[in-house]
Amino acid sequence: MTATEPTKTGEETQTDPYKPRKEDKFSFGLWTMGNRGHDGFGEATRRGFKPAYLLEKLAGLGAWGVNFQDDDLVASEAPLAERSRAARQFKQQVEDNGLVTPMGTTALFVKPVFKEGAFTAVDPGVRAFTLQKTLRAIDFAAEVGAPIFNLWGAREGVDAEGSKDPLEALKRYREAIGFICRYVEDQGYNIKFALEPKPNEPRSDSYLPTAGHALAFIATLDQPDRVGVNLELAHETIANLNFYHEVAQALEAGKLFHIDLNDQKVMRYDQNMRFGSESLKIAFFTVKLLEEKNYAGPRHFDVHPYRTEAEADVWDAALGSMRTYKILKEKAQRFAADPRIEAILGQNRRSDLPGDLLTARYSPETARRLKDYRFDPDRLARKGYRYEKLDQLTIEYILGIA
Ligand code: DIG
Ligand code: MN
Repeated sequence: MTATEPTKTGEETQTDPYKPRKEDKFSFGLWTMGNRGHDGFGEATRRGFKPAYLLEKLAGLGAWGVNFQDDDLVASEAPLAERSRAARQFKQQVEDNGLVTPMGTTALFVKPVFKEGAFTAVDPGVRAFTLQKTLRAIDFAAEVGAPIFNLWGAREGVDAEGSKDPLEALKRYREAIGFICRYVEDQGYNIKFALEPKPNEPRSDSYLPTAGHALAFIATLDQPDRVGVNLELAHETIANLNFYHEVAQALEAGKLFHIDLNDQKVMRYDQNMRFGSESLKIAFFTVKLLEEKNYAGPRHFDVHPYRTEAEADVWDAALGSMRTYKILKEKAQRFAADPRIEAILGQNRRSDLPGDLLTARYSPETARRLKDYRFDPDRLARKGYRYEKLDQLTIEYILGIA
């Protein structure tokens, strides 16, 4: 990555309530604002930046953390001493900019060797090479001090259905994750793994395509406690799922180890758009959920500036993502305190039935009472829930007039 001229971002006043601050825990991968604008049909439109420049600019915008792919800092096949030197240099640069490194990862999808898969490749030699690359990247993450190691299984999947036995592939995936979990345990590293689901692209169909698949898979691992998920808004949207509900299920399972916030138009390829630029309602409820459920993890923006942007302007995608998060957070706080909202929700939760029937806690007595009680389902059905009013208030909050 090559440095470019310093750029002036939007001048925010000190009184700006939406100015990003360290306590917001906003993070960016080097690959986000460093994205060079290439796509499957066109060359790069930007030169990219040196890591040191990215760190300086992101810190200046108010970011809290910066994530790395080891490939962006040193070659996987470089000698150990060189890899270790690169890790120490990156760690120092991060500290010099007052940042932290919440997450690290390695690219198991760029080099041609991964064209048929990585952990699930049919060639055992490719699987062994994948383990080597991953173990080296884990060592790198430990040296940098990144507590989360992200695994996006970009090439773990198929184009030709007949190419591999899907049960065998999942077994290989499980063996590989078990192997790296044992390695981290033996090394005494303070590292947990986050599996990042995505339904397709670059393979026609990916293993572990959504949050639910990943959560079910984690439950079958030898060390399930060491593995969680990194959910991405664009990825769950590509699967035609509502990101807010995907995040809720992972949170409820205690498995939301990391989150990739961005945005995405439905029924399209992975767009990694600026957070809040498309689906404001999902963004609003996701921010509300993360804040109200006290999610303590990084707010990572896995965002690629539009290909059209000049190098001096890519920072608008970072600043815009962070500002939108803070604007929605403030709206969510007012929404939660709005008596008109609570009047609707509180009314809907109330019931005049006998209290001992309303418990979900089993007892033989409750079971007997429930079986014998004469309910009036028609009367229950007559309740009106006033969700049109509730949702209109939601829209007016998002529109900025509530
Ligand atoms: C793509 O959504 C993936 C890679 O950019 C990276 O491995 C991961 C971390 O956010 N997201
Ligand atoms: Mn991602």
